[in-house]
Amino acid sequence: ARTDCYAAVDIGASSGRVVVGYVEDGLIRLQEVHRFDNRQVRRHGHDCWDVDLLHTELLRGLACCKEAGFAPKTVGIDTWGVDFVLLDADDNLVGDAVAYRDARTNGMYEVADAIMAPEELYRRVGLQRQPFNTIYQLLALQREHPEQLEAADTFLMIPDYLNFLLTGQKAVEYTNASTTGLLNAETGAWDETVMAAFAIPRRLFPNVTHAGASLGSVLPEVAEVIGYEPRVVLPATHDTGSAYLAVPACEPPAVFLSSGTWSLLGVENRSPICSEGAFRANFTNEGGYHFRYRFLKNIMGLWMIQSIRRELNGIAYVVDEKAIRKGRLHQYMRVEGLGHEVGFADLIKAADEAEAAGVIASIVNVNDDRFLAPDSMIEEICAACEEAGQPAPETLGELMLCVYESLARCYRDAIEGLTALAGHGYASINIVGGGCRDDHLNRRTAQVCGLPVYAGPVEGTALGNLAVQMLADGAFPHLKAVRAAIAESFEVTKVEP
Ligand code: ADP
Ligand code: LRH
Repeated sequence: ARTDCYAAVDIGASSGRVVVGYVEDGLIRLQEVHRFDNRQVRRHGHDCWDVDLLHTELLRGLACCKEAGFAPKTVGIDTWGVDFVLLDADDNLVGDAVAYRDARTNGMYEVADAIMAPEELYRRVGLQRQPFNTIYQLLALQREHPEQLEAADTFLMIPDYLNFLLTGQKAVEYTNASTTGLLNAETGAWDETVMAAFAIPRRLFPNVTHAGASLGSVLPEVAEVIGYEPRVVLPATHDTGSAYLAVPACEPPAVFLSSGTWSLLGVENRSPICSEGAFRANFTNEGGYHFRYRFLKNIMGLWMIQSIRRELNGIAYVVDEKAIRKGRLHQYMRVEGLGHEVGFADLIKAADEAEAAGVIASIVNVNDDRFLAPDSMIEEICAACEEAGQPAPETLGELMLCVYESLARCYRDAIEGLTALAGHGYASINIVGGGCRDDHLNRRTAQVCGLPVYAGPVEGTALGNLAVQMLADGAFPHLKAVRAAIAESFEVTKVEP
């Protein structure tokens, strides 16, 4: 098996993949060896991640590397942010890995604001206010299950927990820790003032470890299952942190857009901006690789499109024996003539056709919390249109046009916000992630924002993950070199406005 290679395990909210990367003639090559659908399950009254499934798929994916002829030197794991598990003193899970879209954080803004003004919290941690930030999840847990916090010994985020299962080492990696709302934006260390104010026990939190660090070799029982013995290296374990590393930054100054379940639109800075202006515009400062900051806005993103697709196919996004939250085919939505499972291409085609027919899109505020976890995304969009005095979409094409146009306008507004805060304009939008395969969205984004769009690489997150492993191994001398290799190795499509 080939050993001069690295494996990226990149798990998003919608799907996970294992991608092997290696360098050949100065160019970076990728091979996807495993992919799986991620899912949530209903447990003890909450929507939870199935961490056993993630563990199984992780091992399966690493074994697939070997089956495909690779025995990677190192492995790095990244996942979505904010979510965590608690372990007791015997390293057993305490409670469930509740998923960020779960309703447990309802009402937590009020609880938190009575303790510390949101402006003050922002000044310290620099995090965009969103109901699912870890800090609000912990406040919800304090109220519902204080006994779990008491029984707990260690807080680990999802990638940290998977790393622990591979190596037995407990480390909390910095980029993902920066999505908790508990890390001081300036110092990059746990903010003990915030923790004390919110009565979140400091003792649960291992000191932060930085991307590039090695956690050592996988445990012997893991090596036996996967057929080789890689070391585990920390990439930017927050998927968005890895994705931003892989943005080729064509035509600067460029706006970065990591496009997947979420649309993460922003720029990379060398210091955090925790000003009142940034607070009011609700931009986040997430910690990046090697003292960089991602100054960005979370936009509801392709979650809306994923949800519509699932719903049309009658698939629930939370698996539950009692079949709660089962997607319903909207009564007056017509998807006749397809005769097969609805794919993303069908949704794009419906939007293209509606556009060609001159349909005027109704507009919704995609960032309204009502779209975070609605029982039916289609019904929620229709209701939002009606409440705003606009026609509710009656065909799939009208529905898709509404989503696309609303998303593109939200991108435009976010770019305006960035421009106002930075005091200068931007020359292009660089999109990475699964969403950059959506031609309709790329075209509309370019039109609505009036900027050229550069789409690619699709596997930006896995690439950014691999980039840090390659740097840790000395395959590239510095970040600039690996970024240049990424820009040279992958085709990027330009879409004119
Ligand atoms: P995550 O990592 O958050 O799970 P991805 O980066 O895999 O998400 O992006 C998933 C999204 O990409 C889907 O919701 C879909 O909108 C879009 N997408 C994926 N494949 C295609 C495709 N072939 N055509 C158009 N859109 C696609
Ligand atoms: C994207 C992402 C985003 C977080 C959200 C929870 O996958 O990591 O950056 O805010 O998931």
